[in-house]
Amino acid sequence: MDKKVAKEKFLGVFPDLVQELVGELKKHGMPEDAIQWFVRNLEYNTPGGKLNRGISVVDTYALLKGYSSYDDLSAEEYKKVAILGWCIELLQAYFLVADDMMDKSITRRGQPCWYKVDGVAEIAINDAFMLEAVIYILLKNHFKADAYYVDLLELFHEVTFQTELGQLLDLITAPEDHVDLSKFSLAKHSFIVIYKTAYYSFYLPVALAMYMSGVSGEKDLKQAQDVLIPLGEYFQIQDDFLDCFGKPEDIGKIGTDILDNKCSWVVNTALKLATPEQRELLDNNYGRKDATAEKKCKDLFNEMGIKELYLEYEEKIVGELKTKIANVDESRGFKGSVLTAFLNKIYKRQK
Ligand code: DMA
Ligand code: MG
Ligand code: MG
Ligand code: MG
Repeated sequence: MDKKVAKEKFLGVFPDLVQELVGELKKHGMPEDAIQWFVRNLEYNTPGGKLNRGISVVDTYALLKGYSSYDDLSAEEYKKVAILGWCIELLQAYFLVADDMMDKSITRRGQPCWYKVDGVAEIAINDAFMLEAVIYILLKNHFKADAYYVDLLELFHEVTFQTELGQLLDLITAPEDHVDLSKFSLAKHSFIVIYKTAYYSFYLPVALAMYMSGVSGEKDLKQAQDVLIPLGEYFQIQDDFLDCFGKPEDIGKIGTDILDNKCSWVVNTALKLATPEQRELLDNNYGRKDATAEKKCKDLFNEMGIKELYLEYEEKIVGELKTKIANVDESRGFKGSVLTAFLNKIYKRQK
């Protein structure tokens, strides 16, 4: 399936979901201006990204069912699996609205962060809660009668909690008023990114598709997880790299990791190799709310060849992931091609 066609078809489901959810607010007798606010929240924050996570649910489901194209799915089946995809996109929207407030970010997906929009500000907190809450309305409306309904609920709850654990550690490792680079390490980084990103971005889409397709034995869920967690770690390392070295016009956001004192892959890699002079420069300039200090850190990262180290890391991890995928046991219906599809989507990404 052509990527653009897949995205358009997936986007085609979204207006129906907005209408369905508007119906829920109407049942509660919410006034028209509140309904309009809610619709704007949904539309501003949910469909504007790459939609990789959501579309992956559909693609994984089709692969596991042995379908060669979307045409093999009935209209009803497509909509149902796409709703699972949109539930991840809602979860992502919820996390991002909050993340941008906590990270004091300016732009997201090429537009101002939601809390930065005129008249929104702290209302964004409640808007984030609502983006999460409607996941469970959609799941109830469309999956209540399925044997795996409880599995879906537990999975969403578990993965949400894991993400929040990761966000907690990400935030307390990066206090605003106290830079202490000795608290950072690549091992801590690995923990943070697996929890804040890998579970919900990589394991969740595949596990959802596995439940819906019935290929969801414990052994197979574990096989999926054993590849998708390191894959998700690689994805967040790309995010950290692009925060520093990517172009805002490509990534749709302005990097804030240096200013925010973040325990990112970039600074951890630099800390591992820094001479005492380089370490002193970082101690004095990393995590300061100051563009000149930020520039000094970036110049040092360039001088230290972090870009080259990143490319080396990328080739190494991709080789390891390919070996893991080649060893997947397909005897119970799970397929390594599901995992290869994810790897191909992110390899050498610039955005
Ligand atoms: C992303 O962390 C994690 C979540 C749960 C949103 P981040 O702050 O590095 O993301 P971004 O760079 O997109 O703000
Ligand atoms: Mg952020
Ligand atoms: Mg963050
Ligand atoms: Mg980032």
